Amino acid sequence: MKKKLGLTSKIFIGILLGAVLGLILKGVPDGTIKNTILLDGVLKVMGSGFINSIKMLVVPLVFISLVCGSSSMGDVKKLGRIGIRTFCFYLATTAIAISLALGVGKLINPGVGLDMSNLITQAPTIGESKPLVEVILSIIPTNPIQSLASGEMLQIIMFSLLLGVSMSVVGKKADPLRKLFESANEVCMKMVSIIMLVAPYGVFALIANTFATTGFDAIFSLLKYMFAVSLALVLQVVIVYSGMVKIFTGLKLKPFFKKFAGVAAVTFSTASSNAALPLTIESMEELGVDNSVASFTLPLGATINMDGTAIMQGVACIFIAQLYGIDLGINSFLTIILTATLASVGTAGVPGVGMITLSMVLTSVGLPLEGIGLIMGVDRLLDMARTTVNVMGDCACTLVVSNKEGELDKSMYYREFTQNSEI
Ligand code: DAS
Repeated sequence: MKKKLGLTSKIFIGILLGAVLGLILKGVPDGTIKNTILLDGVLKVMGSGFINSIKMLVVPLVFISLVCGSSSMGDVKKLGRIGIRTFCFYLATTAIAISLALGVGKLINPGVGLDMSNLITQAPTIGESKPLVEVILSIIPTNPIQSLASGEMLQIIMFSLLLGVSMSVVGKKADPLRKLFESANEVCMKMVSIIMLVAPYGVFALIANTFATTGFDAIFSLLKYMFAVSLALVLQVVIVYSGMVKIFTGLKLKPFFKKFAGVAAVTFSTASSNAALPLTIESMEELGVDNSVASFTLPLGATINMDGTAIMQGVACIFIAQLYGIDLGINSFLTIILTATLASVGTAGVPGVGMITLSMVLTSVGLPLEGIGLIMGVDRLLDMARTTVNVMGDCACTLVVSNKEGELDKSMYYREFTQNSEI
């Protein structure tokens, strides 16, 4: 029985064929076939059609998944200290992650040297640098329906979070509404996987178009982009998570990283935080975290804590702005940090969803979505790595919160460690 090719393999085949076609077209003189029929015809319809399909999902996905994420904290009154402390830790590590990513992106400048400004279909709407007061006031929607209709992402995020937290505070009486949003979220995730089915064809067309225009330069820029994301992910683990565990618990790091290796095998292979959740909870309990903490903080983290995804989004914004020769000001950086941090609250732990919310972050600072086409090709590889960092962030926060709550059995934490050192 012929084994069906998985989506990842099909996307990689789409990249390769797209690159080959693009490099061939690069060498062909301009003419009707190359330009009118292919680049501005078939390939444009396939590529822009795929980008538009992603755009189509942004507003419903962000609204519904953010309401679900923020209303899934359970009854805020019951949650008390642990919930608030966990939520703050998660938001803090995500904000640090995106800031780290922007810094690494500015250091490496992955998009410099490759000019794709001629590929933009609509002029970027980078807002002129509004005073910070204006930016903050513009986050509050005066008409949420209008914000949804016009895709005002920061206003949608603000309204969704308020609605979700209000549902948490109301508690049981909000159950019918919560159930409605939960089923709508399931349907939304299915829409994402349906759109992803055409990803191989969309990526093929977008890569072909890019390589036909830029040639080998695109490959070098892509490699720089991947290096920048990987470097930021490593720094998040080595500096932020290791530092956090050391400073807030005083524990040795070896038992934590040794235990996490098993979880990493699942997050790498599935590129899904949700798929790894059962093993993540089991592993943290084996490290001495009490079930009452792990069973709350880890599912919440798989829903609202996406440090690795925020890192990809930060580097991607820098990369795409540089590709199109767009200069991001301080206001744009602050908007990216705010949007990517809040967007991570609504990013469910399934493969590829980070690209959907990336289109929301790009939209919030008026960057062209065409840039997604170039990075979509290598996204699956990066998704495996960033999902691993997403889950590691959940585990590091869980260790810190359980230790603060006195719910961490340190003898269990070191048990395997001491057993091995006695042998
Ligand atoms: N793959 C997602 C996860 O499971 C994150 C992403 O798509 O960025 O965490």
